[in-house]
Amino acid sequence: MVETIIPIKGAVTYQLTLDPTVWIFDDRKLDLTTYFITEKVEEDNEKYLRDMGAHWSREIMEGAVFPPTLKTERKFDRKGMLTGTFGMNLNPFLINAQVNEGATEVVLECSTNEEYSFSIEEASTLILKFSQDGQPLLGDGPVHILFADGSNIDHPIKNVTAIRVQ
Ligand SMILES: Nc1nc2c(c(=O)[nH]1)N[C@H]1C(S)=C(S)[C@@H](COP(=O)(O)O)O[C@H]1N2
Ligand SMILES: [Mo]
Repeated sequence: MVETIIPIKGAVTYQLTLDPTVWIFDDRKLDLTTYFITEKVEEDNEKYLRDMGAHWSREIMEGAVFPPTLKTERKFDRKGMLTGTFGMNLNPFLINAQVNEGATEVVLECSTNEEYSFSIEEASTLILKFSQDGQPLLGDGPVHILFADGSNIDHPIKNVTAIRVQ
């Protein structure tokens, strides 16, 4: 059984303990079934507008919203984006912990003894996925770390035991 809490420690004014088991009740949680799709659809729309050229109808140019395409839905289905999958932004917790002036890095410590380093700025964009299909992440959780653009959705950083600021 993995630990279900993750400390934020090191160069902070307040050491915090993250408890992802309660985030399901937190209004700040991100619905990851739509979070990355929205960005993808916006990209598709921009490409569509570019491809159609400037003579297309004014309502489209003024920003009418398109529904997701079947292609988009298939793509995210393949990536395992199913309902009831949630994440939280790391940034509010870093703010609450009050990162010390002069600190430059946030390091993710893993039970595998791997460490992943990010600048403070990068770290503030990380997303902590904490549930899949309504279930907490077991075994390699309690969170999986996702990059803000969703680019590592298929291979998030797992087995995180602590977040160390330095
Ligand atoms: N801590 C940690 N998480 C990691 C990795 C890793 O090397 N260390 N590799 C990633 C990659 S590349 C993949 S494909 C998946 C593999 O996860 P699995 O062992 O559950 O299949 O984990 C991801 N998360
Ligand atoms: Mo991988």
